[in-house]
Amino acid sequence: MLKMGRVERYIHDRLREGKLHFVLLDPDDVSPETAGKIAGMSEEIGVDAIMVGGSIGAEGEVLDDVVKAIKENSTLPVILFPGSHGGISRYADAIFFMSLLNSRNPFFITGAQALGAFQVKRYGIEPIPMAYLIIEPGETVGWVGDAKPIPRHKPKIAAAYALAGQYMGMRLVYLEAGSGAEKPVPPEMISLVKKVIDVPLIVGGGIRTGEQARRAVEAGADIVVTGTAIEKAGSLGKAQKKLKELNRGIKG
Ligand code: 1GP
Repeated sequence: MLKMGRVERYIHDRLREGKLHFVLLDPDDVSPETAGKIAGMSEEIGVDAIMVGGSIGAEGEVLDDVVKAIKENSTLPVILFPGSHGGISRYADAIFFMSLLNSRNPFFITGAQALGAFQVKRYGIEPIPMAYLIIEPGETVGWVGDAKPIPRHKPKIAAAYALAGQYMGMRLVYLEAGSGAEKPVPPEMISLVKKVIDVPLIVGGGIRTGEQARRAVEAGADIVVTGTAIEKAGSLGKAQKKLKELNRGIKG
């Protein structure tokens, strides 16, 4: 059996203490300099990890430069959140080795994974197997990933996919409304998924207030991901304020 690596163990250790907050930075939206500053701030505020990735343009040099800047400015684990095999950087600590289970296109279920696997091994990046599910509206990742987004009022479909993911050996489940979604994943869906799976549950997409973050956690999210609310806060001062608000919502 694939042994748990350092980052996955860190996630499980921290989960014993409480809920976690991961900040997502998209190299196509933030400069390395800003990413480094946000990562440093995030660590001070109590964020648990930085995720790096995006659906469009988050590849190559910009990706490497953002990961390096984060590593220089914080000691938080950097976890890749790739849109495809192009989203791999040798400078990251770990990678969500994810399968978009409700895609209509096998490329996003197993194809990109096969194309990226040797690179992950060569660079010694820790793979963390994850079931990735797109919930309506799905936004850019839903479109690019050719998903059949799960309707917001059909929690049972999400729960069935999540449990299937767990039975296929995935050690995390991620419910994704899409970056910048108008509304986050509904609490009823989070609750039902949480009830049926045993692996940690990650929720993200459209969470922009402390109150929304709190509701996700109360419904059963173990890890809450926030991106747009921080990246598009308008200034580093506002980003810091927003980070604190979101972090309080998640950690109480
Ligand atoms: C997107 O779930 C993440 O992949 C975060 O979404 O940018 O809306 O916070 P936001």
